[in-house]
Amino acid sequence: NGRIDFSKLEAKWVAKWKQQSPDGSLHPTKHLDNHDTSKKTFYSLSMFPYPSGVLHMGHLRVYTISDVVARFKRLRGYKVIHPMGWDAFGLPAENAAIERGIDPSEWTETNIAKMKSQMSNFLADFDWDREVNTSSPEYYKWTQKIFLMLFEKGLAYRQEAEINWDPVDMTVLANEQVDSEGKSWRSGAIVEKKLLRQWFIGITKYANELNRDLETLDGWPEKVKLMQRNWIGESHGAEISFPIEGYSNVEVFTSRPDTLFSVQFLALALNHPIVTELAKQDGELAKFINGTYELNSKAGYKLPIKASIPIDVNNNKSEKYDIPIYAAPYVIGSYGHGAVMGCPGHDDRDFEFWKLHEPTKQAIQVVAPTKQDVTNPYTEKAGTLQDSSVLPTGIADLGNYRGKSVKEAMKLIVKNLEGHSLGKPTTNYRIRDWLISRQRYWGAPIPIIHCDDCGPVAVPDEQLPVVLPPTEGKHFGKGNPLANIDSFVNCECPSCGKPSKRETDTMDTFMDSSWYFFRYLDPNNQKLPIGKEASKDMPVDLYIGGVEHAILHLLYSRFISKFLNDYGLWNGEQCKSEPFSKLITQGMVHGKTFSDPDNGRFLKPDELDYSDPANPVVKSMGKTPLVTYEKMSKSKYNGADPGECIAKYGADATRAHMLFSAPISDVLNWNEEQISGIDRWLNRVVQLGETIKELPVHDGAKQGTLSQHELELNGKVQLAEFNHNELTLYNDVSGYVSRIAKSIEIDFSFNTIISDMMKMSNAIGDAVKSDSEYSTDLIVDSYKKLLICMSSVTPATAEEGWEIINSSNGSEVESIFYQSYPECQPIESTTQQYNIFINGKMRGVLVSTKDLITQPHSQIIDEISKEINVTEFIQGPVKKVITKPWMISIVS
Ligand code: ANZ
Ligand code: ZN
Repeated sequence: NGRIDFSKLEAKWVAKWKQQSPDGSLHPTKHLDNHDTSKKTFYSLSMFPYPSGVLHMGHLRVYTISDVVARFKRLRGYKVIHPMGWDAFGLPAENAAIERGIDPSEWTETNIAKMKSQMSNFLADFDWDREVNTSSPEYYKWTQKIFLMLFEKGLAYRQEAEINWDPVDMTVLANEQVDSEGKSWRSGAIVEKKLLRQWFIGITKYANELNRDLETLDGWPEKVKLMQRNWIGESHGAEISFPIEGYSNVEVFTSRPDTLFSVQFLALALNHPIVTELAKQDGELAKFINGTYELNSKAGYKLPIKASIPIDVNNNKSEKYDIPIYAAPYVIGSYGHGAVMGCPGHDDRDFEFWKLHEPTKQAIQVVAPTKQDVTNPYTEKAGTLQDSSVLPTGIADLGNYRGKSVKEAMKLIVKNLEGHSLGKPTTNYRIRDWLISRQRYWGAPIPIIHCDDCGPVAVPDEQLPVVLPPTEGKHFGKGNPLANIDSFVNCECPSCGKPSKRETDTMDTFMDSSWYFFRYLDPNNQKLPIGKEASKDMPVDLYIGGVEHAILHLLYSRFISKFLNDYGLWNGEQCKSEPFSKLITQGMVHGKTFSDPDNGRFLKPDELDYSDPANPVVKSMGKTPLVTYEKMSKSKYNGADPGECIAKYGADATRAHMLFSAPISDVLNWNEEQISGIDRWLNRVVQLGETIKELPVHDGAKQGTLSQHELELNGKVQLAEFNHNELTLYNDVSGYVSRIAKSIEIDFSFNTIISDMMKMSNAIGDAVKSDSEYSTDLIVDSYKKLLICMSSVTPATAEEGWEIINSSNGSEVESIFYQSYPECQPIESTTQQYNIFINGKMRGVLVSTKDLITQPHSQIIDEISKEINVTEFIQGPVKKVITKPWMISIVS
């Protein structure tokens, strides 16, 4: 019998499954779940793709995992939610459509159709009845509604902001989309700074919760939590108020109030109100403000005003106005109060600044470990406060503060400032509000109408969605595309009826993806983004996706989930309104890359001679190429196509190979040659079924010491009488069954489940070879367990084996997916195998009860004599019998 054609075998099962399920899904029993309210739900979610039209290996990796977990949980008796959808808005679709002269929606639909069929080719069992497409009006209606909920609560607002402007794509770019050289990630154009009125979402209002609740996310990788924490950037410190001669006080945020007495200057951001004020009368300053500065510039403009350190060392209000004030681009306008108390003695940036502007005045150190070193800032947040010889403010000594530790001094100084209402403890966050305005066509229109009298007004619910006008393949011209369409722009104010203008910005696509996992649960709700009842299936139990989304997507999703909880759309009390209980970030898939050993040039496939597939040589020089694994890319000719692989080896083998090749978080080096090992294994498993089917019904070799166990075997509860080998097989199989479950449900260790399944089939195969020793019931039972274990990973192969083993006279066999995952514990063995030594030589093995070694020696020897001719090896009387749980040694 030749090798199995898995493509054919899979096609057979796909047809059968579809025929058995009323919704035409790839899972014959799934439709039954949804009606069983007694079942607990399990929500297995993988990050939805951008519909580019091609599924790549990275997709295959994520979806294989979510599918294996989903199928497994279904076997475990859960009602499983395993949806799929499309993150379909965004620039690539818009550009592709313009190039082709079609509407982006058309391009998107075509791509979705392609990718959907690729997904079913690898047997991914998605809930297509939950499908969402973020670019469809049915979906973005609710994205718009959520925007309006935020607007209602003051969490969506418009503000002038300096933005990164891509002059080629004519759009705003996020900071992450500008590379280190200041160029656009997409167009490569030099990015310009521009002031524009933009819509923001007030995520900073949730900064505290977003930071605090990271603590509850036990199921998240530490690395991701750390990235989120750094992004939010919680910083504890104080707000200190510096009196200015002739002006109102300047507030600064500092994380080091203990360094107050080392302050030598104040620095204000270029957009600080005082700076703006002074620039009105000072042309030089106005020019300075409008200059361009590189990132680390320490430029400064000395202002004609002075500040005073708010209190002196005796805690009196101070009125010594001798601290110079600068306007300086290194101060960030949007952080803290846009003002810094400059401590050159303790802060590197302040030190650099001071060196440039006041080279003769030394840096001042107040905090020091032991001795002061005024040539370098002492930046550690440790040490004690000490007098400085050169205090600028004329303070000769630190008075009450001398000798205090940093920690004490911070508390004291803030307390004393508080007494004069000149300061207080505060917490700052580095995270900025979320800029969602995009001057592009292919996104959800922001549902706002601008009225001269009423200002920005929400589009009323009954007018939602604000639909994108079809492009009919036309280019809408330069600038913001929607702004060029009069019929879109001109409208009436919903509140006063006056002719008004519609907002023409569309939303950042991160807005679309910040709530899609809610919509999956209630995709047809006509009244709300999600209904209360349906929302009970939140949170997501398992979320799988790329680490590239570790910061923004996850943070925005967490924020919107918390907001929707506060708005009353769902109740997240049980989970702190955190949407994702468990998070897995999968590693990249790298491709096998060949290069010229002499110059490192990447080689095209046709430059290689594959006569010996395991050792290809470079055609032109007959040499062995350099083989490495690299990120897949066209320029490296190392892309592997999931479709081709599936066509060649079948989906089952591709899925199993994908899981087997690397632990989930690691980079996976895709080496297709190794798939043949999986292919051979799957062939063996099916053949094993055929062999077992032909075994004569046999009760096993009931010899030696037997043990009796009441258990379910091959579907029947029976009193099994096991010989030692049978017990070992039963226990091995039970061990694998529970190990595989633990690997999937607890450790998320998918590579080891494949090796466990292989070992399990080897154990059964070995038993079959010595069939007379094992009862047929036990072998059939073991084989069925193997198939159920495999059914989550290799559904078609498992189903085929199941049909073989269960069919009799061509009768229809119920699908394996009606089975439950086996519940079986290893049973404590009462027997033991002993190696028997007589006068130092091993003479054979004995299987007997475990308590044999506690018996009198004469009885032990009697027992051994049943198996081994003891008298033949013994000379004279027995002197000694040594027993261990694994051996018995007789010395005569
Ligand atoms: C005095 C000082 C002394 C500071 C010292 C640091 C060390 P984190 O910890 O990241 O929150 N700062 C405050 N507002 C700023 C702004 N708008 N632009 C640039 N820098 C600003 O940083 C807080 C520190 O950053 C603050 O504490 C302040 O400098 C500076 F030995 O105040 B510090
Ligand atoms: Zn109006």
